[in-house]
Amino acid sequence: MLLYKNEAELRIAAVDTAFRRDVLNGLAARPRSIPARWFYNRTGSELFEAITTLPEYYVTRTERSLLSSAACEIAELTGRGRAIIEFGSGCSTKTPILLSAVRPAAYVPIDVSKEILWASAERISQSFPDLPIYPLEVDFTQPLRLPGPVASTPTLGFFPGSTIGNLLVPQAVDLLRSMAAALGSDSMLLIGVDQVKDADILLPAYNDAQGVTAAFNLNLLRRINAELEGSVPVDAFRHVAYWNDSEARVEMHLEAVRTVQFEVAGRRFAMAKGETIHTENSLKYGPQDARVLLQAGGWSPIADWSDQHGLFSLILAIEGPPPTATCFHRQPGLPWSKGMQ
Ligand code: AVJ
Repeated sequence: MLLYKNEAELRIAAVDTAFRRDVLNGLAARPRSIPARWFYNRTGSELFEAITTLPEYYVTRTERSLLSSAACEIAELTGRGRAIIEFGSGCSTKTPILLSAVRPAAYVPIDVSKEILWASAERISQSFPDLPIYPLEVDFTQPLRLPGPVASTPTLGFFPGSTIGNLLVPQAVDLLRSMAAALGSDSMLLIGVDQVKDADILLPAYNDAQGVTAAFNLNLLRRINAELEGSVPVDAFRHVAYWNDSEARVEMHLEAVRTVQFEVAGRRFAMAKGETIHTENSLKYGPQDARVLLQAGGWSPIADWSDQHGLFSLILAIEGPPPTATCFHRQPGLPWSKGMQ
C-alpha cells in the first residue's frame, strides 16, 4: 500500500540549489571537500548497490546476517505495532528481514535519491501488501516531520549500513538528537555501526580490485558536469582511499593527476597536480565509542549484536536516559571485552 506521494517536483529545485551551493563552496574551500550525500544520484545509488555485493565490502553482508540472526530478539525487545522509519533507505534490501520479524504498523523509508526511493517502496509494497508505506523524499540530516498518520504511533528508527559513519562526531550527535526529537519519546532506534579494524580489511573495502568504488567516487564529477554545467576533466582525477588513524576514519578523495582547470556553474577552478577533493569520511567506532555516541545523541543502548570477528555491530537503543533497572541484553558466548556493559 503506497501512500503519500509528496511534492516531489517542488523539491527538485531545492535539491539543485543545495547541490550547487555545496559544490561551489566545497571547491573554493581549503582543503576542498564535497559532502558525501551528493554521491547518490541514480547512477551513484546503483554503483553503491554494486559496492554492497563486492567481496571486499564486508559491511553489507555482515550486517544482513547479523540482522537475520537477531531479528527475533529485536522483535521481542521492540514489541509489535511500531512504525519503522528508515533513514537513508536506498534500495531497502535489508528492510524485509526487519519488517517480517517486527510486523510494524507502517513503514516510512527516507532517502534523497528519488528514483531509488519510489522503486524500492514499490517493491516492498508488493512483498508486504497490507503494510502502509509513506516514502519521504528528503535529506534526513534536515529537521524531519513524520507523516500525519504515523505521528501518533510509537516508532522504531532504523539506521543501517553505518551511514552514521559519514558524519563527523558533532554532526552525528546532532543527527541522533534530531532523530530522537522526530521519533518521539518511547521511540527506539536500531542502528548499524561499522567497527574499527585492521587496515588490511578496511582499505580493500574502499579500494576494490574491480574499481567499483573508484567509479562511485568519480561519478560525483560526472554528476557535477551533468547537473551544474561543469567541465571537469574526469580522466584527470583518480580515486584515493586511506585510513586516517587519529580520526578513526577511512577517507576518500579525488586526486588531480595533473594540473587542471575547469568551470562549474560559471565559476573557474584550478587544481595543482596531487591536490585532492575530499569526498567522504567513513568513521569507524569501537563498541564503547558507539555506546558513548548514542548516549551523547540522547539514546540509551539496551542491546547489541556483533559478528564473531567484531567487524560490525547492530545496536538497539531507546530514546532518553536509561530506564531504571536496565537489563542489558548481550549475546551468549561473546567475550566480555567485545560487548558493551
Ligand atoms: C553508505 C556511508 C555506509 O561508508 O561504507 C561505500 C559508503 N563509500 N564505499 C560506507 C561507501 C565507499 C558507505 N556508507
